[in-house]
Amino acid sequence: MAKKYLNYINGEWKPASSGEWSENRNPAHWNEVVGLFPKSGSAEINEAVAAARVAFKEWRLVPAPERGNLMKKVGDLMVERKEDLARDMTREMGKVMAETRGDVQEGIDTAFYAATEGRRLFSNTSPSELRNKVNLSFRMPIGVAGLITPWNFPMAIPCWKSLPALLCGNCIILKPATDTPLTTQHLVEIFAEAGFPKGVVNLVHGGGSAVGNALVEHPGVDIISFTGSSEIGKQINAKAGASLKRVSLELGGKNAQIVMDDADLALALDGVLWGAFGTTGQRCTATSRLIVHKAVYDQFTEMLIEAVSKLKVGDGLDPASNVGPVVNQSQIDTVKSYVEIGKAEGARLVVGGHQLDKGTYKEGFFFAPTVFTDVTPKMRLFQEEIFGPVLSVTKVKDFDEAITVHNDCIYGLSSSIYTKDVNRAFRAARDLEAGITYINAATIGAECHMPFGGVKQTGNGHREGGWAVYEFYSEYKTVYIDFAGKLQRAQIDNY
Ligand code: UN1
Repeated sequence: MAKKYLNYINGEWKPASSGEWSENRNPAHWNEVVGLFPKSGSAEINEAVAAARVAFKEWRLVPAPERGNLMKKVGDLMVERKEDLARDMTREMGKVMAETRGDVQEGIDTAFYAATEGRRLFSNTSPSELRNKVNLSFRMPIGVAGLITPWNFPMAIPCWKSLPALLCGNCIILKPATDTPLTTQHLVEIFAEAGFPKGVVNLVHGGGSAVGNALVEHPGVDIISFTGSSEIGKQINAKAGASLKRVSLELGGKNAQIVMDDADLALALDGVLWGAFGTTGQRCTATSRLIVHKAVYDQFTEMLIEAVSKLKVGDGLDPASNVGPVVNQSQIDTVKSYVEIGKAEGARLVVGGHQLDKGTYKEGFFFAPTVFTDVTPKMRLFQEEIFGPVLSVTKVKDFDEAITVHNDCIYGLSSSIYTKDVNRAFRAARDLEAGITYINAATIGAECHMPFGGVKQTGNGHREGGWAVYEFYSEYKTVYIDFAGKLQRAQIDNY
């Protein structure tokens, strides 16, 4: 019998009142049950919100540098357990160990950044228009944050959301993806060990419709941060907007790498292999479109096909694997359906395009890294997010067309251009409609201390990461101090 894990509410580990459990399985060996997790619902959310509201009264008064000291402990514990955390993450979501180590490292980096932010959390002072008066502003905590996280970065993304929220003085309720509850469980065990006061950190396992909805609709929750699909993001925004919650959304992407005629092709090839097939293409930042200048199109696609057919697909725990499994059956179905759509639209399938189901592949959800060429901007293959190991290649005649074609898309998270021409590089940085642009690097590889997020339908304008996320998790209090000892009327007495 697999181990049963528990919710964490008000400093106590407890099962859900439903008495039901859901299985967390290994996508590389589907018959391996990694753990059983409570199927919670609104009862657990009500309890967690009540606990968080009480805890907030005290937590908001803890000095930010002291809160930062707890973040430092969280980071230190993650460093000690990095290898075990990475292994469990590979077991529950499949990506190769080099990448799950990277995912944990991104959490560690975020913790250490948060620790130091406790001694900054800068706000502004500004001169008053009146004499003998000063104007100050402070960053205040907001209240209770509901954090709804995806399965593709089970440590980094919960850390991106929870650590800045806590550092700013909010209490949190984490709802991890049902495909990857174990990594977040480990993170919350670390929070508990680091010594956060009870009720400050809460963890409620369960599905989006039961637990996620209850969080989004609860009047005691002030903030919602969600990473996932644009479709669900829109529903969350509408529901949370009804009670004027502050909402941060990181949604779909259809990121492109552009390869110009003057690019270092070997470098561009390394970039696209990493960008398109790292994490089996299951990143918000994954390279899903490749836009290539006609002068190098034939040569580059040939190099690409050869390299992609050599990628080794397998269990992420096997150091020989380059590409792990797809996370579950429903993602495999989506990937397969896009392969059919691509063929029907007239794109040319040049490598992959099928599920791998012989030998040990039978035990999990493996899909051959797939490339379509002759893809045009009108095709669904070019426009829609797939979230799997499928790359579309499009030919363009020049730089201007590359930019136009890139921007012909409802999403705008990450982008990349390979060129040696500094003028083109800076024009691309200005004109590519995306929250992130890489010059001579892949579309993936964001660092935790820089703003992360996208434009257009990738989000609602907020950013995770860096100093920008601290804006989201705090609000300003403006304070005027008048030491004139007599009534001074702004806008009147001084004019
Ligand atoms: C995501 O794709 O959901 O830049 C996050 C990257 C990682 C974070 C990705 N550092 O690809």
